[in-house]
Amino acid sequence: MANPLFDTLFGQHIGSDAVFLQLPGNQNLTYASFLDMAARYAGLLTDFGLVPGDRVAVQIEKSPQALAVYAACAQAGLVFLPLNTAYTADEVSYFVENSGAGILLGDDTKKHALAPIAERCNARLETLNADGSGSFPDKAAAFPRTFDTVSRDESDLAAFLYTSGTTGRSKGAMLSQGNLLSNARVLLSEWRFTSDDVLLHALPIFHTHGLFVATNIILLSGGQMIFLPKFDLDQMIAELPRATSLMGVPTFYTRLLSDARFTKDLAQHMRLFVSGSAPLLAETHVQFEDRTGHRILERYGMTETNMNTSNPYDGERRAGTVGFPLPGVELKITDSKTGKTLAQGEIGEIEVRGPNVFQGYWQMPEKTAEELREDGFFITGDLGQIDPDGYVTIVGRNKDLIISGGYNIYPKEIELILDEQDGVLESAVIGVPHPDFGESVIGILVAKPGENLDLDGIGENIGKSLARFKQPQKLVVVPELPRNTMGKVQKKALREEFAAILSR
Ligand code: MLC
Ligand code: AMP
Repeated sequence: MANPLFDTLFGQHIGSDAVFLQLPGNQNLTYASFLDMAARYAGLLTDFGLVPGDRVAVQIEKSPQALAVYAACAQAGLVFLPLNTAYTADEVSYFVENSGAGILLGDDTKKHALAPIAERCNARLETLNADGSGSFPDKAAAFPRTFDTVSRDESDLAAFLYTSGTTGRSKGAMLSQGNLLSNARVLLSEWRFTSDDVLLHALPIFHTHGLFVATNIILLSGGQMIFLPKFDLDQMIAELPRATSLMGVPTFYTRLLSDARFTKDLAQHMRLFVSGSAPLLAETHVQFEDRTGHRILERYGMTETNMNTSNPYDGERRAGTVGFPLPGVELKITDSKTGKTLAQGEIGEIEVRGPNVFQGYWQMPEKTAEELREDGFFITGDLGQIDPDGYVTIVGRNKDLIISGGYNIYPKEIELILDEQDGVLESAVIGVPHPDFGESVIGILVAKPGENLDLDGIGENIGKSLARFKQPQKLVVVPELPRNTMGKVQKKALREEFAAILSR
């Protein structure tokens, strides 16, 4: 095959009048129209001088056009690099520079902030707005509706997704065509997607969940998506009766359950609810079944690995577990210190190997070597256990990570910024329970001797460089941080001490 990713996901639909996207306002977009748009974009990107393997960085709102940029990259052999729309210019700057992207696509409202970044990094800047307007689509209109698909193979890179690290520096996870395709194929079959499916899509499309898990499965199946710009409870309630399936983070499910309009009748047409990206409380699972008669199917994945495990479609979906390793994925529980496989039932580090596992971190061979073993096993940083029936449970994390509403937040990144603030001696950032987001960020500060900290000023200042969702919901000052005999900050003790801080 000339270009496995494009041909398999997109190429099979060229010229098809079947509906691909249902958009708010009763507008439908067919596969043919979507792919015409993608071909024009591929023509333009190539005309800009981008060649196979070049990175295309995008920080654009969710729209059919934004998704067409992904398709265009696949068709032109370019590497798609989507960025969270909440990132500040400081954050975007790092990604553009680190990836060496040849082009940065942004929203017109952010053009002013992005222009100096593009200039400094020698990247071209074009705009694409939420409503589909912008310099990029304007220029693309002059290009033909067909494009000669660039030849690629499964080992070629298809996307970079940046994931923050425990050192505070983001790493570009390199995903190949084969990584994406193998996972899409397995999930399609495991979750029984067909062209009759209508997926209610309310996730962002700059992360694995909304971009690859949800979108690639629908493309492969030839089904449709009700494509919402974001999660909006009223819109979800209005659209659910027309959908067959939903994929969401746990916050989606707790929010739906909080609304009395969400009833068994409303979910009558649905065949599948999938949850992932963060732990789903067993209690939510039970409440959901009581309310709708449906058992949520929980699965477990990562940016670096796509999806690793899933509860079964047929058979028991066990609350509090993430199910079994997917076909083709090997999963073992190891001793964090020795790397040796532990006996069944013991708690240890989850390691995975398979065609889903990424190719390494862009230009960071040492980081890659720390997490990706030579034998192909990836050390996830999650702690797990396998029960006698083979169900995997995630019991904790061996990495200092907070997951808020499905977004990963690495404390180190925030601590580095807090430590630089006026009067701050040191800081510790922890996650505490939050009723809506699961976990929320709290910053704990120690002042330099004799200093009085201006917490409002610090909060405002860090907001200039940190995306809103990463900013601590509360800053507190303590005389000193608890440490163990090795001098390491005891975050567990801090989490216990401040567990109820948000309700105080
Ligand atoms: C928004 N806000 C958040 C937040 N999302 N704060 C903390 N955590 C979050 N996740 C803040 C905004 O900055 C804003 O702050 C306020 O909340 C309201 O913003 P909003 O845009 O109206 O929020 P809302 O639409 O309610 O978003 C919540 C959400 C969204 C949960 C629907 O965050 C979401 O769609 N999350 C999904 C993330 C995801 O796709 N993860 C997958 C990663 S892939 P203020 O103060 O300005 O009001 C992965 C691998 C795998 O993990 O296994 O899937
Ligand atoms: P990311 O790096 O954004 O891809 O996030 C991956 C991390 O999300 C994993 O390493 C887990 O810690 C977490 N995660 C994903 N799915 C689940 C799940 N079903 N239950 C618990 N944690 C999950």
